[in-house]
Amino acid sequence: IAERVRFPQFHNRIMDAAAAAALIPHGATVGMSGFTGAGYPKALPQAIAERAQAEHAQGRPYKINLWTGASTAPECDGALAQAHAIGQRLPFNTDPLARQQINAGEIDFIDMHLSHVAQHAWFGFFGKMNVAVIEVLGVTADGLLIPSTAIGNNKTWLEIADQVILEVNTKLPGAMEGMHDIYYGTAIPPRRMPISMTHADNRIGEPYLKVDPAKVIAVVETHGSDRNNVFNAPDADSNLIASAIIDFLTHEMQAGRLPKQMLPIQSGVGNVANAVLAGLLHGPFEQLLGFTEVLQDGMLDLLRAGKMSRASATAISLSAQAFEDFEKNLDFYRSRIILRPQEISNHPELVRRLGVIAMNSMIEADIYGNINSTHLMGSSMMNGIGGSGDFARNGYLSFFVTPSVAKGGKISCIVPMCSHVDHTEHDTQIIVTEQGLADLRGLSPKQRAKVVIEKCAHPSYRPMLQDYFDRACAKGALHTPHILTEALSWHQRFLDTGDMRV
Ligand code: 0RQ
Repeated sequence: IAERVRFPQFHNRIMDAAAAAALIPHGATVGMSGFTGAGYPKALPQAIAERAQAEHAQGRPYKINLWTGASTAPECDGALAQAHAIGQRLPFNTDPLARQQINAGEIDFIDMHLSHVAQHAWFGFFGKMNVAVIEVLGVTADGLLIPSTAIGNNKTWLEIADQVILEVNTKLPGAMEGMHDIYYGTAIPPRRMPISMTHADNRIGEPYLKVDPAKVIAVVETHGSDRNNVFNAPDADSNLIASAIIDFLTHEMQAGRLPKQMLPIQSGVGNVANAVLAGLLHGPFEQLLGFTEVLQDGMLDLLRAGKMSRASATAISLSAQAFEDFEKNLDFYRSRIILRPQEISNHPELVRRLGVIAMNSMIEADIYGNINSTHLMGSSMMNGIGGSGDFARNGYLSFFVTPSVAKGGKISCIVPMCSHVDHTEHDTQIIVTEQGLADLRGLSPKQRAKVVIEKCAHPSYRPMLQDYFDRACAKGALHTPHILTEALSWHQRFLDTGDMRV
């Protein structure tokens, strides 16, 4: 660890994780690093979990409020949830046990746009942050921090926390030094300046995170890999969705509605997103740019093949195999990948200016184009809105994608009315399922319903949707026809019978 921590002032603060966890009291608000399974602390959360279990065994309460960049991993959210050590959680979670506790009312979960998190914390909307626990790859001789595989909200946590614990990961490659771009120009209104980025590959900041050395109370070593993200080979449905999007983009370019030099791409996480990226590998577009929050395997493939020239993200979230390639070819990737704070990677000002093409997955869409990205059957939290809203509302083009049915056909992902709305009809431009693509731009609600039912619904649900829409329209001249007593009856039927079909 001394090799990685080249700042002598920190040497007497090196301790083990249990000793560092002892410095975090019950009720503390803790800002941790971590974004989609990358760059999260690996030792401290487990040590905090052990401490919580010991306190609980003594009949004493112990919980922390946990703020991160986005999702973490079993060693972080998972271990803390297992120990019933999370009180409040924001802004995104994919851990199954933490999800259970969120839905059981044990964890107070705050589901937010990822671009909002840093500024709302700065504005003081959530109260004080006591401790930041940040994974870094090392400390320079001047006390600057070499960021890890994700930046997330680390810059902000280091600034607003009263105390800081650094986890120095000696396994992840120290040679990533220089890949990061930390922008220190954000300020609180009314003194904000424009962010001077005009291309997705502009570097506008510094390669290091800064910390006030006086705030660092502990330095802990870890030696572990990030979460291994497993991607399935694209299935038939994902391939159909991917090729519909690529055909559409080609057509838009031919029609002159997209510039000849393709606009920067944002892609959500998961298998469909990865399939779209795989499709781009063989598509007609060259010199692509990525402006996204998570860089997953598909984007690494595009970089390696020379199809994409540079990619900007806040985290690299790879499979073990892709990480091996990344590590082996770091010199190649260092000049092609830029890792930024999530308030910059997801910034509405930049997404709008750069003309980003946004592609995000969803849970369900309704016939009018409202989108549910977060809730199952109206009430249970899945993961959170993540960055989908930052990109969907501000992108040049915005796609929402999903297979047309879930749970072996028992659920239609196209419904009369969404059981929860994250992205309104005003933010949605294009909906794609394996059945087809609905281009909703410039259409009124009734025109949209016709296209969504025709192009996106599964054949086993299309007549039911058409029947609902026809009967709603028959009630008279209305702008957005609904039958309110029936609008959510499909969800209720699924809850009652396990199937949305009659
Ligand atoms: O559940 O695995 O138990 O069968 O939901 O569905 O189709 O595997 O899709 O993994 O891509 O996730 C929207 C959740 C999609 C994700 C969502 C069930 C389905 C399955 C998962 P099972 P799939 P994905 C960038 C942008 C919000 C954040 C975001 C997400 C499970 O993409 O969290 O976009 N997005 N961030 O069976 C009930 C339905 C369902 C359904 C699917 N209509 N009703 N269950 N499922 N449709 C990243 C970040 O921001 C960090």
